[in-house]
Amino acid sequence: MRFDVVTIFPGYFASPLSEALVGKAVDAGLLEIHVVDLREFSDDPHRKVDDEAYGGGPGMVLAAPPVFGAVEALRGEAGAPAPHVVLLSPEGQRFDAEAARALSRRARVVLVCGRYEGIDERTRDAGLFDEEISIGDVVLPGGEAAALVVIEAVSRFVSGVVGDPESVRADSFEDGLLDHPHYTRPREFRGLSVPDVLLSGHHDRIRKWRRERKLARTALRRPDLLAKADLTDKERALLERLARCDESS
Ligand code: JBZ
Repeated sequence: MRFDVVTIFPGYFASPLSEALVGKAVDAGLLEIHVVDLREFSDDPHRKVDDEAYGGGPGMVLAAPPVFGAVEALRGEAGAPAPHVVLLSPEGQRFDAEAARALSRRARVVLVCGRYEGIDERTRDAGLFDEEISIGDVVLPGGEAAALVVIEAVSRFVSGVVGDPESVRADSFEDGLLDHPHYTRPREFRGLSVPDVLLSGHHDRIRKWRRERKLARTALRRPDLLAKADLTDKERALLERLARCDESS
């Protein structure tokens, strides 16, 4: 899979894309990531890509011409797959595991990082972007950190990037639930012990305990996830009773 990242801060991406899981996948040839300097598409002698907002107000606006130039150059690249072009912006659709999986099925994704107060609306009016994504309701100074979030989340779904496919399957959100608690050595630490069941060697009991902990944790911390979660009828009924504190059943 290929990513092209369009940014005014190309240097920002050097270490995140060369370290850890993504770095290894790039080295292995499973991912190809190109970082494109938006300023290369400025026709200004000072490589300016922003300007004041028509109508006034604070902050600068990312100008249309360099963004059109960059996206059209990437779309026109010969011998490369046609890209799916994504704008990272606070006005985008909320990014989640499902959106990450959908993007992982694309051969090539262009990530355009917004900056300044916003981007000239005519980039959207012209249909320059196939999709607009926000990583969440936090205020960022630009789309660069969001682009890294997208690359890391999508890459996990690219075949071969995570060594053990079972790990991708078992991770949080695969079933729409939070993960169960984890423990490792030492067995005793500052008077804190590991739940006995995990040391019992009874794999059925361990599976059952982990499933219960997933359900309880999700119900307590993220009840909003339960509506879309992958639950059995029995589990759903149990959580309904608990939510109603119905001690008669
Ligand atoms: C994002 C103007 O550029 C921005 C500003 C905020 C922002 C992004 C781009 S992408 N927030 C998000 O993913 O929430």
